[in-house]
Amino acid sequence: MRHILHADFDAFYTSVEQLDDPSLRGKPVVVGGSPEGRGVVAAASYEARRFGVRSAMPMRTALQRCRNLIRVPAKFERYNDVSRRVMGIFSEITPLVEPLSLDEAFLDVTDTVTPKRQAVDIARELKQRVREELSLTISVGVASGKSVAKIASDLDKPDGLTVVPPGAEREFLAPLPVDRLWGVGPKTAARLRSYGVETIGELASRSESWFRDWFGRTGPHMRLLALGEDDRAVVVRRDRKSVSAETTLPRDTDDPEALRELVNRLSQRVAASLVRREWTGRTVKLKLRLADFTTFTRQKTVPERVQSSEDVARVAALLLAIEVQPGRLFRLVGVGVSGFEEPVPEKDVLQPRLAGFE
Ligand code: DCP
Ligand code: MG
Ligand code: MG
Repeated sequence: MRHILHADFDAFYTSVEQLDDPSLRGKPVVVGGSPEGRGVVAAASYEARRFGVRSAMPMRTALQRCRNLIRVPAKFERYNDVSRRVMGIFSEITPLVEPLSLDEAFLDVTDTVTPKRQAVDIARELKQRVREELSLTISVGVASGKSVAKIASDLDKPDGLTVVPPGAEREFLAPLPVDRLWGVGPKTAARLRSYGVETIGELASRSESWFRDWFGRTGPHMRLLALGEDDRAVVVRRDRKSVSAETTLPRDTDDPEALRELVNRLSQRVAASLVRREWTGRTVKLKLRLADFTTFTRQKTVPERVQSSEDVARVAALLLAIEVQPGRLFRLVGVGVSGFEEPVPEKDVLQPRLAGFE
């Protein structure tokens, strides 16, 4: 029997903005690109959501729905910083933390639970610590597996706490719409609805062969998820798979010189990190975010291993040159290196010795 928590910030980007600027509190706020630049909403405060404003909506639509909407540009470095701090709090509760994105993570607290400190007590503690130390709220789901915990954390937002007792998973899921399930997107949900399957309960009552026909190879897995069974482990990604650096430009630009210059600077940061670790990589990755927040990456694997800033910058600049066009405005650039042939990272060398002292 496992105890899994899923924790997720409420209206993450906008909550951070409201924390940093008290004049934004209690107001409909969005973080995202400008309506003129065909920007989209990245995050919407709960006040804005009352007007029907949602993530991924065009900014122009959002402003039509809410005339008093306040738009704030994103401060990704700040969100990264808050994210690192919350993951730090999680890791003090249990080392078994699996971040899913900047604002959410799974925690396996099975070994932390005692008769006097149940999973729900740990969840309350977590919420309280985040409120006291970061002045922000998270919503938490508590269940025996990841899938149900994630669905539960979303049900009582903001500042929610939803506990699904062991054995009650199927009953808990039954009335919920099918698109709450992991792996069921809006398209699949619409298709399922047209076959009369609206709720997870209706889905769960279908036969094994029906699931195979519908979902193919993932059929058996989807069936278990619909039944509330999910024994996937919380995976701690300890070893780093890449080294990267990124920066948001002070102003969006299409200037090839300025972009090239930034790529050089980022390559120096990445190379410094590689040299320090004595790592060499085979793959150089360029991350780009356009003025409208569209984000994509381009990567190239090279025959000769790279470590110096010149080598990293040379490959990154090749990737950049293909994407730069007059009028195509960039707001963020990132450079990363992966495909390491590592001398074993220091952390891993130390790990067994530390464990021996425990
Ligand atoms: N985000 C984004 N684009 C999206 C969805 C999200 O840029 N289409 C960013 C902004 C969000 C953050 O990721 O603040 C976290 O995403 P969540 O889905 O957890 O949404 P929120 O935290 O904003 O709201 P909620 O209270 O529903 O979790
Ligand atoms: Mg969130
Ligand atoms: Mg989230």
